[in-house]
Amino acid sequence: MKVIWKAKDFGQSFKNPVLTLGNFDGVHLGHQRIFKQVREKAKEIGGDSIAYTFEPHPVQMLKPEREPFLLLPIAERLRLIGELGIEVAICAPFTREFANLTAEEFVRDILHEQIGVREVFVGQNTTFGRNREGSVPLLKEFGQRFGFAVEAVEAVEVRGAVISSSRIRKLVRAGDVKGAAELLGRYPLLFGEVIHGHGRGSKKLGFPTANLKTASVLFPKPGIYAVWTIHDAQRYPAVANLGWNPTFHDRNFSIEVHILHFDKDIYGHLLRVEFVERLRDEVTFRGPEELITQIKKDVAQAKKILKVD
Ligand code: ADP
Ligand code: RBF
Ligand code: MG
Repeated sequence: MKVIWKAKDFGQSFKNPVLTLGNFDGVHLGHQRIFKQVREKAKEIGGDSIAYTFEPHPVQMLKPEREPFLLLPIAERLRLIGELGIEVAICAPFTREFANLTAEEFVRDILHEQIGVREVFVGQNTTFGRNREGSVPLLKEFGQRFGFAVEAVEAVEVRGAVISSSRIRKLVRAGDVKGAAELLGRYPLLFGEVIHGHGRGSKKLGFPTANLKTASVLFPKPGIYAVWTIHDAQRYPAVANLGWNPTFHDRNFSIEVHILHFDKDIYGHLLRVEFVERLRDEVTFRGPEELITQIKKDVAQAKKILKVD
């Protein structure tokens, strides 16, 4: 997938562009349905499939003091969109100036004049333009005026309710990563670089943990999880601990992954962690011995969940 980091002036023209528009945080099953329709229509009319998205997320730009809430950093969002077969991602820098475009200016100047869009697929609750004034009915009006088709894609429902990024965020915050995975069509994940901790995992406990430095995104509720870890394009079963290591009176929050049947120095490497199921809360033990006994139980439980030996 080609990524264009510009709001306009793309320096290229597109062929029969079929486009979708949105933040796509999480790239969940609802988004996936939209991308599929974009891909199919583009194929049908011999056009380019395009996802138009924004970075930073509009809420981050408008309320920078808000705590991290995104499910995915932009690079992961784009990677997943690319995996779904979209050919071009336009990633517009979401600036004050951009936020001030009216719905009409955005559609006329960018979608119509700059891209020459032929067909737009959007979710039913999509908004765009200054103060989120643009809606699906308004987009349809513009479509008639500027000569492009608009398709409102039906939302995907799971367990009797529509899937949305905010519904998934709630589940992840509550530690219900299994529930979140149902709506995402994949496991919730974190991505980061392996950094140094106190070196205690291997020396004191016999359970080395790769400590991660991640982008500022929403973390699952602190606790112990069964996870899959992807390192160097290989998947490994693992257990993760998100918390403060209260047994050792650490002050800092850490994200740590003990990979099963693995013994390599991977400091500085990148890891992707897929959260499969939450096992328990972090506990303050009386000492390392008790913690080791519990970690052994966690590992046994994770093996059952991940169906590995
Ligand atoms: P630190 O406090 O720096 O995280 P640890 O004692 O927890 O130190 O050891 C973690 C390091 O050991 C990892 O960063 C990695 O390089 C290495 N390592 C070796 N085997 C494993 C394993 N099975 N799981 C995780 N990390 C491992
Ligand atoms: N630390 C705690 O203080 N309490 C816990 O309940 C706890 N559970 C853990 C479970 C697993 C599976 C792993 C890998 C680690 C856990 N830790 C816990 C973190 C441990 O204290 C930490 O990995 C070491 O201190 C090294 O940083
Ligand atoms: Mg560690």
